[in-house]
Amino acid sequence: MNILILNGPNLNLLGKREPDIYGAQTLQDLMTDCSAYAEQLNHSVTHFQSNAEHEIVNAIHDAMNTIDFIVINPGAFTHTSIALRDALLGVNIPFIEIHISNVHARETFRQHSYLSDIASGVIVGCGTHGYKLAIESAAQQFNHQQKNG
Ligand code: CA2
Repeated sequence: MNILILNGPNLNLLGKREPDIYGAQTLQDLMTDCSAYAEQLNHSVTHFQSNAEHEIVNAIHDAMNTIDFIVINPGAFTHTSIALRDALLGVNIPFIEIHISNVHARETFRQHSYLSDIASGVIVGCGTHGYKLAIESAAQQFNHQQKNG
């Protein structure tokens, strides 16, 4: 299965600022680890990060026909973007929403997501390890779908 990991605005700063909230690992190192983990499960990962909403929308559109599962940390677009919701609904690719921090223990504006109700899973507050949990769950959901239709 081909998994696309999408990271939204400011996640390029991972490992460089606010390590107490977002951890010490850089995005590049995290994505390298994710690729290695997916390979262990016989799946493959491509990834894309952007600070621009329309670039993430385009990446979702480009995933049509080639990507089986999306893992997305939409960053702050989680709480604002009907465009991302519409793109994910439009391509009809199953996706898992992931947040490094526990958004429910933070400001109230972080407690609403435009994506959670249409996601096949949501992982919150498990640190950067959450990306591996998301890959594991994507693999499990994909295998179940293949077996049971
Ligand atoms: O917890 C998460 O993963 C978030 O999606 C991160 C977003 C935030 O707006 C969401 O509410 C929750 C912010 C990403 C900022 O990433 C940084 C990483 C390192 C240093 C500074 C920012």
